[in-house]
Amino acid sequence: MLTDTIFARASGAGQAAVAVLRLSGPGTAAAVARLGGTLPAARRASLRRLHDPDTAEVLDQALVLWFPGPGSYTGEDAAELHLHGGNAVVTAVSDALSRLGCRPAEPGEFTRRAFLHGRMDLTQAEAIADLIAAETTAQRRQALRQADGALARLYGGWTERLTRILAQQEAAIEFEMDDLPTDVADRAREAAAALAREISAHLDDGRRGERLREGLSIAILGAPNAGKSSLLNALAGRDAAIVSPIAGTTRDIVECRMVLGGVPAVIADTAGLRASTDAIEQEGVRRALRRAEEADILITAFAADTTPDAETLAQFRQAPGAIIVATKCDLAAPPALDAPGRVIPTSARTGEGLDALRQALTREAARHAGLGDAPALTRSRHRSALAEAVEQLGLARAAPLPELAAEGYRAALLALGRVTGRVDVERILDSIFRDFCIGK
Ligand SMILES: Nc1nc2c(ncn2[C@@H]2O[C@H](COP(=O)(O)OP(=O)(O)OP(=O)(O)O)[C@@H](O)[C@H]2O)c(=O)[nH]1
Ligand SMILES: [Mg+2]
Repeated sequence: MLTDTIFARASGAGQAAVAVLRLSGPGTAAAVARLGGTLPAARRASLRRLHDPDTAEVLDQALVLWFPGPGSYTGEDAAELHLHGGNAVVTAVSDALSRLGCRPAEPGEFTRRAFLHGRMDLTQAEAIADLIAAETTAQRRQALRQADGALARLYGGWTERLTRILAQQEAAIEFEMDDLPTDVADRAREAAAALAREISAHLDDGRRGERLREGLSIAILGAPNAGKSSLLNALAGRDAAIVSPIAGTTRDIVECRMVLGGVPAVIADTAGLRASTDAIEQEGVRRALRRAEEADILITAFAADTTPDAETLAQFRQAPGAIIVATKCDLAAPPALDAPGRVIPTSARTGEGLDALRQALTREAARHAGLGDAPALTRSRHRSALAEAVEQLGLARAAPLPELAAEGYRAALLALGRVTGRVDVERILDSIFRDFCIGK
C-alpha cells in the first residue's frame, strides 16, 4: 500500500491531445517505477511505456517527469505523467494507480500539501486558486504577484516586527519585576503605533484588490426613456435589454459582463426613475436605486433632446463621481447643464461618443482597481484579520498593565498569523532570547 500518495488529472477535463496526471506523496517513486519500469532522472522528461501492474498490458506511451521532494511543488516526492488525452487512457492509468494504493486527490489537496510543507503561505495558496480562475489580464497579474509572495512578504515583515514588539514588552515585564527602570515598553508602544498606522493604510485602499478579484460593479441610472437600455446594448455589443419608446420598459436589472483595460466589470441597466403607481415599476425603481448605491461606478444618463427634469438634475449633484452621459445626440445637441463633471455626448444609433465613454469607464476602472500600485489586499478574510490586528494593537497600547499589553500584542500576532497561516510561538521565544540577554 502506497500510503498517503495522491493523484489527480491536472489538465482540464474533457478530450484533449494530452492529459496530465499528477502524483504526490511518499509512494510516488514506487508507483511510477511500477508503471514505467524505472524512475526517470529528476526533472527530465522521459518517454516511458506504462504497464498495467497486474497484467503487464501496455496502457500508454507517456512522458514521465519525476520531482523528488522537498524541491517539488508540494514539498514531497511528486511526478507527472503526460498521457495521450483519451478518456480510456486516463481511466486505465488512474485505475492502475488506485490498484497500486494511490488515491484520487481532493480539490486543492496538492496546494494544501504545499502549504503544510512550508512551500508557500496561505496568501500564496489563495493566489494559486485566483490564478487558475483569472479571466482578465489585470486579474492574472494580481494573482501572479500574490502567488510570487508579494502579500506573504508584506505580512511576513509585519509579523516579524510585531514579534519584536512582543519580545520587548515581555522583557519590560521582566525588568519591572527586577525593579529596574525601563523605557523598553515605551519603545514597544511607539513601534506598535507605527505598525498599526501601516496596516490601517493598507486596509484603507478602497478595496481595490478585492474589486479586481471580484469585478467592478457599474450601474446606469436615469429617467424613463433616457436611452439607458440602448446604451447598455451599444456598450455590450448585443441585444441584452429590451428597448422601446414606451417609458418604463425596463423593470428588472439587466446585467452584461465587460472587460475594461483588463479589469472585469458587470454593467447593469436599471428601471427609469420616476414616481409610479404601478407596484412592479415601484419595485424596479427601488432595485435601481439600491444597485446605484452599491455600484463602484455610476453612469447617469439623460436624453439630449429633453431638458433633464429636476429629479435627474438632483441625481447629478448627489453623485458627483458619476459619469454623466447625454444620449440620443443624433437628435439634438445636449443642453448645457448645471452639474458637476463633464458630459459625454453619445448616440446609441450612430455610435457617437461610445469610445469616449469606454475610455472614461476604463480610466475609472483602473483607478478603482489601483493597477500597478503596492500589493493589494485581495480577500475579505485578510481584511477582517488585519482589522483585528489593528484593534488589538490599539488595545495593547492603551493597556493599563504591561501584562495586558503583552496579551494584546500576542492577539495581534495571532490575527496576522491567521492571514498567512503561520503562527510560530517558537519564533517569538527565539526573538525574546536572542535580543534580550538580560543576565538570566
Ligand atoms: N434617435 C435615437 N433614439 C434612441 C437612442 N437611444 C435610444 N433611443 C430611443 O429611445 C427610446 C427609449 O430607449 P430605451 O433604451 O428603451 O430607454 P430606457 O432609458 O431604457 O427606458 P426605460 O427602460 O423605459 O427606462 C427608444 O425608442 C429608443 O429607440 C439614440 O441614440 N438615438
Ligand atoms: Mg430600459
